[in-house]
Amino acid sequence: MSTELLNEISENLQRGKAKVVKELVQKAVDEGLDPDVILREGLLSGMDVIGEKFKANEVYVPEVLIAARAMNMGVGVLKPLLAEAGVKAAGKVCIGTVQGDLHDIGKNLVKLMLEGKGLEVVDLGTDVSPDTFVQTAIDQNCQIIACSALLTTTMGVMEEVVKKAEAAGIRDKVKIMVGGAPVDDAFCKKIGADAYTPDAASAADKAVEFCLELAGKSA
Ligand code: B1M
Repeated sequence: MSTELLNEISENLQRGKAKVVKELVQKAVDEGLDPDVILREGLLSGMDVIGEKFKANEVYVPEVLIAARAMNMGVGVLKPLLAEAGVKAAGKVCIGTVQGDLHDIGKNLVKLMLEGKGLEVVDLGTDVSPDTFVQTAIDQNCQIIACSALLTTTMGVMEEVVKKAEAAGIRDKVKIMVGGAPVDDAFCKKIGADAYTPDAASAADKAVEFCLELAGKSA
């Protein structure tokens, strides 16, 4: 029964039926399904199918955009449940999708999870330059810069963020976290960032760990 409902969510997301997706996600919540399962096996699995079809030129940008809108409607229902506060950790993170990159669904999920952990988040949006990441961290006293990239052509911007942070003299005070589909641990190490995490939940856990570590250093 729950598998059927999750498939229905996935299929309607692929068709871009935002209103239906919203209703089905609400139904799944009402039936007691785990919000994380609804996210992964309903919404994200639908988005994966769209991604594969996009790659194979079976669907085009407009279809992907309406699927993304349906995804956002579904996430909207889950938001209060996914963001249920865990351990409160004082800390501030500036987050954005790197310059040249307009994908923001994953970045928004990471933001949601960070807020759920009690961290303050400065959302810089998409197409964020290395200067903006670094200047915001300085101006707003952020302990963490979190960069998301979905394109192999934009992930290199993350290295510029690391270099700018070094040049600005804040590298020992700020942790730089990276993520997004083309990013991995080897890339993170290569560019000298502090942590790669594969998903939003593990990004939030790592951010809390860093904030506690930095608070210990300054105490
Ligand atoms: Co684009 N797109 N897209 N796209 N798009 C991909 C990424 C692609 C893989 C599709 C494909 O070919 N299969 C491909 C990239 C290929 C590559 O570089 N290797 C691609 C391309 C090529 C493009 C364009 C160039 C297409 C074109 O115009 N010819 C263009 C680029 C525009 C630009 O950015 N300059 C483009 C445009 C678009 C849309 C605008 C139509 C739309 C974006 C809408 C939006 O975001 N508001 C779109 C979408 C939706 C996708 C796919 C289908 C889905 C991405 C997504 O939202 N996934 C995508 C294919 C795919 O990934 N299957 C594709 C769901 C999201 C929750 O996952 O963002 O990976 P993700 O986030 C995950 C993790 O990665 C992680 O947490 C999340 C899960 O918990 N994570 C982090 C993310 N950031 C993190 C940061 C962290 C830690 C974890 O720490 C800081």
